[in-house]
Amino acid sequence: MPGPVLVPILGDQLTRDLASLRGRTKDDTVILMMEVWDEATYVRHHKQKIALIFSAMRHFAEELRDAGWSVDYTELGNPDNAGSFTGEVARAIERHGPRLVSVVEAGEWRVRQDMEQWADKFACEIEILRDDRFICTQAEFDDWAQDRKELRMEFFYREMRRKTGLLMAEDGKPEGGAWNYDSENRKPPKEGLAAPERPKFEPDAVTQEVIELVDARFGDHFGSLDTFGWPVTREQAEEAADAFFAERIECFGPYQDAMIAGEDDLFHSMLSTSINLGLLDPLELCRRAEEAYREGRAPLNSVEGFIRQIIGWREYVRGFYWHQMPHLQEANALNAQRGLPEFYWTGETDMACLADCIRSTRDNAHAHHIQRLMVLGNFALLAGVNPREVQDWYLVVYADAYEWVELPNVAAMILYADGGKLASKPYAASGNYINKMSNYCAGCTYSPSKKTGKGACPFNPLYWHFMDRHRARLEQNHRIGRIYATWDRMGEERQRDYLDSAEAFLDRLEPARAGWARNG
Ligand code: FAD
Ligand code: DLZ
Ligand code: SF4
Repeated sequence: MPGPVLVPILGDQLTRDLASLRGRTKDDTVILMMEVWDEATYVRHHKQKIALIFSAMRHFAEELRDAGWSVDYTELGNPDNAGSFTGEVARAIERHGPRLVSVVEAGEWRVRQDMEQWADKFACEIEILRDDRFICTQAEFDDWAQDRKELRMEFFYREMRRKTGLLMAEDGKPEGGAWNYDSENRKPPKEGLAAPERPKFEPDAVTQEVIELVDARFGDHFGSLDTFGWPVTREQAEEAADAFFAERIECFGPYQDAMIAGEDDLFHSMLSTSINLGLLDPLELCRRAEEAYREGRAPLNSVEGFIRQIIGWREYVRGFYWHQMPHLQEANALNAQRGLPEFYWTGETDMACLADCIRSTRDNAHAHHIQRLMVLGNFALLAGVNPREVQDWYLVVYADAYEWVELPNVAAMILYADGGKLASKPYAASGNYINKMSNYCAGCTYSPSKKTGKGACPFNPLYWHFMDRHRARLEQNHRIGRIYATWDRMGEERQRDYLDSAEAFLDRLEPARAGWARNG
């Protein structure tokens, strides 16, 4: 009797329509799901991130069993647990004697490298399938990127619009006449702006058990477990999506870049954790957004902005990751060597914007895009923090963080460590930008209008310090180069003031102690 087909499903592949399950019969298939130490500890993930993934995995296994599938599930506490995907697949091969192991390619380089060894290690046939939950295949991306000196999301996005037909008018032109409505999407937060609360999901018995496990085994990792409210099932994720489309999408666009102290979600969808786990289908979400526009329930600028984040940025960074790996991990075009400041972990800083973003990160394992980019990322860029340390921090602290999406955003988008392959210029900004787009500065000990010396917003001298030390590279950049005329007009004394202020500030920064991000 030939053995069954063994289908390993990884923690971010929680999709019923996964390529490896398609066309399988239930009496001939064993699904393998594995909680393993290697994954739980390759960085010291935020406690909520581990709890979310384990709870979602356990719920998904239950859902599959209820639907009649045979699921072999190894819990972390199992004394025979081999600790790694490869070790657990080996044990499962012994148990089930499969004729074929059919698996969907891993999202991360690290895991895919291991997976590619399986054919040599194991005596049965191994099939690694393409992850078709993404809209753009890697071959398509590589084809598109080939021979381009610069890769730009905007052009890639247009291809994805054409490919999916999303927001396309009948004449092949973009809906409304423009591809991008970002100019309508930069509203600062007005007084009293507040968003409807998003649904939070009370931990059920399964989640509660996982929270206790995480507390016991990973209690010294960064972050709080008290506020856990993430969707852990497809049903809950759909409820979260329903609430977004009913209550928040209308204002999503205009206030996409706004920040308000203590308002952690604003009008963002808060769906990235569910999309990345596989609980929600990104294309289906885009179709729902389009429907909201066509039925007059949401404006074009909001809907186009949402769709661009998903079929534009999300697909683009994924294609870029595989296009640039493995060297993207080591990229450091600006030769940034400073250690990550300790306050990224403790939140203890008198810079109100950073303190609030780090608090939200600790409490929710989430911060919204502009906080990640223009506050936390901008500071790391201007201060010249080493990309490896910044990468580790982002990978640890966000519940939606997997290397394929985290690394391009960190190394290339915020740190310009790839030398400008992904983005046309560094996202460097002074305190003025944060003051315009948030209410943080009103509650800060520093003043954004003070440029140097005591009480000056540190982003101001840091901005000019950054521009000055990278002049040779950035002066040639057509999007940012003109700023040097302003710098030159300041004269030597003013310039010295800026540089001295920045250096005094940088000298006071306390580097993080070892052990926050990685064990040993
Ligand atoms: P919304 O604002 O509602 O956006 C809708 C969706 O668009 C998101 O759910 C997400 O799927 C997608 N999206 C938006 N921007 C991006 C982007 N730049 N890259 C990829 N997808 C995007 N997103 C992650 O999913 N995982 C990460 O590890 C991650 N790390 C980031 C690190 C940095 C430095 C920056 C600047 C951004 C990062 N992002 C990451 C992108 C973005 O910040 C999050 O996807 C977003 O904040 C999630 O919240 P949301 O679901 O409310 O997003
Ligand atoms: C992030 C993560 C964690 C913390 N733990 C597990 C796990 O125990 N089992 C599992 O299947 N997946 C886990 N994940 C998600 C994986 O890291 C993710 O599926 C791969 O790295 C993607 O390549
Ligand atoms: Fe942040 Fe500067 Fe504003 Fe303080 S003054 S909140 S440090 S931007």
